[in-house]
Amino acid sequence: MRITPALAGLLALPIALAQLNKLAEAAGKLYLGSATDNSELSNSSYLAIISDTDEFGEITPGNGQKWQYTEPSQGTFSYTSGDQIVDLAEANGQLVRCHTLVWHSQLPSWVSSGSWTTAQLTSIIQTHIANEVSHYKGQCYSWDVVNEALNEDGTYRTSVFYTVLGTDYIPIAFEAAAAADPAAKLYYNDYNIEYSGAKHTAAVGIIDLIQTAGAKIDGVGLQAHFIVGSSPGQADLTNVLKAYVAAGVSEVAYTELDIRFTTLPYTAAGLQQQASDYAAVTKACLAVNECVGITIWDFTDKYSWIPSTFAGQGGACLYDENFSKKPAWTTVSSILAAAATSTATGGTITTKASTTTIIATAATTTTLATSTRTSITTAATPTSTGGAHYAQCGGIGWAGPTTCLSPYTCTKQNDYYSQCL
Ligand code: 9MR
Repeated sequence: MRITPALAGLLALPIALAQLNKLAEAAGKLYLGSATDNSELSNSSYLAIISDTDEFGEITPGNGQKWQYTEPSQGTFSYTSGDQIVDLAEANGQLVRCHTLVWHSQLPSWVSSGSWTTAQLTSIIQTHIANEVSHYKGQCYSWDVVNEALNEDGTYRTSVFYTVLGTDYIPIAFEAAAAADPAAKLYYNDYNIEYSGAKHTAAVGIIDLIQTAGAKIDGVGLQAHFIVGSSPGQADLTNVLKAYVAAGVSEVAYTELDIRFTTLPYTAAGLQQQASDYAAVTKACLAVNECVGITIWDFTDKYSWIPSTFAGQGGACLYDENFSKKPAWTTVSSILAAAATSTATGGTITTKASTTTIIATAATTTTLATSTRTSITTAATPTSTGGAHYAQCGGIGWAGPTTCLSPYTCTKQNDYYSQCL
């Protein structure tokens, strides 16, 4: 068995203590990440969690790289907001999914309200992309080159880009991005393309459109803004991921995952349904090798975009407004841990120093209240160590340490989760 650095690191830890990104890496993914935004970084508790590379290996700037901010008037470029987040990721050692270059929304009116010829708008797109992608050259793991070009019925969305250039604006944008940073992975990114239907079929068509024009597309980003209880099932999610790969991209990713409640406050049963909905997405990504990672659209309900867009809705993230992990966090981490340990158990691994046999008891799976939720029980960790700040210290299915390092106290958040706070 081949031991990756991530897996080797994980094996040195009790698995139950490992966090989301560490587990995702050990399960063979590139990252588990979160969106963030500039104003949130002044909250020190928030900053500590988003900067923890065991928890998040990737960051997406939620706003700062959008056209509205980066080229607010023609030829005037500003990267202050985007830089703050990219610099943070770099200091932390995290990947960045750069977001986003050509989008009908958050587009300054000098672009959207202009009367352009095809040559003028082509040049405006090329100039914008050349400038922004060059500014971030070498710092972006990927770029969402074109965002949300489709309507729900699979037709193209009306925008200044489509009105003036038809579908040509899409390959024009991909070509410009590839020229400015050949190493960045170039994505088409959209919502409601995660499950089968007209919009998914049209997104497959976009891959073909770009490739037929002779441009490069590396990936499809599936935003995954879902609703608790009506999220797509795992089989459909998996088949759709595979369909994009079959259509010719080398990778896919869930790029903006959140699963919201349409009525608040949420109930304990609602949290279990949410956990099960998050489980389907996690398992779909694990089932497809080309799915490189999952990004949640901010990790805490405190800073989620949802309440300001959908009045009365929310509760969509893995952490609640007080930075406590919800049952969905436990479920996602358990599924990732199961995937990580299933690679590690029962085999013999060769390290530089010695040959070690992995003991299968490290990965006992315990079935919880419903069959779709599983939790990993690891070999008990010596309680003398205790949990660090924010570590899990109890909850149904938990077999790790139940004490916390000083000065933290094991605090019950819900039946499924206690945390060192
Ligand atoms: O999270 C972003 C929020 O702060 C902005 O107000 C909003 C404006 O449209 O955009 C949000 O992010 C969007 C992302 O860029 C593209 N997909 C949908 C996201 C949620 O609206």
